[in-house]
Amino acid sequence: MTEQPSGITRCGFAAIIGAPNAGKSTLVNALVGSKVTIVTHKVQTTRFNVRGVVLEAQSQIVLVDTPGIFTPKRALDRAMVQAAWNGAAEADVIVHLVDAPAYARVLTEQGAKPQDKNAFKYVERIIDGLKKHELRADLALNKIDLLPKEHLLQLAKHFENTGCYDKIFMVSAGKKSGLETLKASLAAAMPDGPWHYPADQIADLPSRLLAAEVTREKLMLRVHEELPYAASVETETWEEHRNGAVRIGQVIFVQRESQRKIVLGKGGQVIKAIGAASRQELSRMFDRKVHLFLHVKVQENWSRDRSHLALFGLELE
Ligand SMILES: Nc1nc2c(ncn2[C@@H]2O[C@H](COP(=O)(O)OP(=O)(O)OP(=O)(O)O)[C@@H](O)[C@H]2O)c(=O)[nH]1
Ligand SMILES: [Mg+2]
Repeated sequence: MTEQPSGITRCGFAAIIGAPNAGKSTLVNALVGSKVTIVTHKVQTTRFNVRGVVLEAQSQIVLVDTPGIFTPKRALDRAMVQAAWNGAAEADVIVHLVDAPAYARVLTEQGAKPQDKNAFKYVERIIDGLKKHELRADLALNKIDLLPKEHLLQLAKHFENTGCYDKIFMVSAGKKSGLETLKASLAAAMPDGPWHYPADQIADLPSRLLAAEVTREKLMLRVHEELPYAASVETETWEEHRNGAVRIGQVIFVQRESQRKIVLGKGGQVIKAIGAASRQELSRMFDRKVHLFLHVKVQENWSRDRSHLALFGLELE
């Protein structure tokens, strides 16, 4: 089916906002039913707004996965947080996703870790931001697979009292539970109008950008401890071969020579492993043979380079 259905259709944007690591990208992938945005266990994985498309009855819901909202320090951080708020301001519905177990650990003073305290602080910031910009939102308490049952109602009550939320959902994006109710509610909230995308389209990230993101995911998973947020990936070349294969050339930008050595690893082992993992996933995603060539460049200023960030739709102040 590539046509839109007859009769009244609905279409709109639903922005998923939240603190870093709340599970926003996991939720978007779970609702779409396919991987359209990258996920890691690290904070600040998503750097720009990524769309995923969901069909439900007569509605087309364009989900907008946004970067986490935190206290920005660097220019790139500020651009990321700004992108998230822009996504929220432009959306028909805002879903504020919260890492419920982390929040509950702070609220109940039971075994909160330092990262929980950060997440808690960022959630408070988001509530302040919603109030300041006079934005209404739905709340989705995520990771309830890890939340003690007795905390669920207490949390819901706590967020209800903020007065910012129209509805409260309880979900586990990771375990794919509670998603049907959320999806149905979003579908019903979309404004009347024609669908933006053909019925068979689930994402709109250009292939080059998606391919760069997949490599960045593998890079983060592999060398994040040594190289926090110092790297970026750009697809430089994309050649289609007659036999259906594609040859992709990508550059991994780092800020120092020492970081280049980390990404390469002894005898090139690390970059080889990153390349193998990325190539495997890209072959699956694009359903074709992929030849992937990675090289590492030191470019101290990549995170302040306007043209590099513009590739992702990020703007420096
Ligand atoms: N147990 C559990 N883990 C989850 C759930 N949803 C997401 N996660 C995990 O939480 C971590 C962060 O997930 P992401 O989807 O990357 O989070 P994000 O909010 O997009 O993070 P940023 O892009 O960094 O802002 C990953 O390790 C996920 O597997 C859930 O429902 N239950
Ligand atoms: Mg994300």
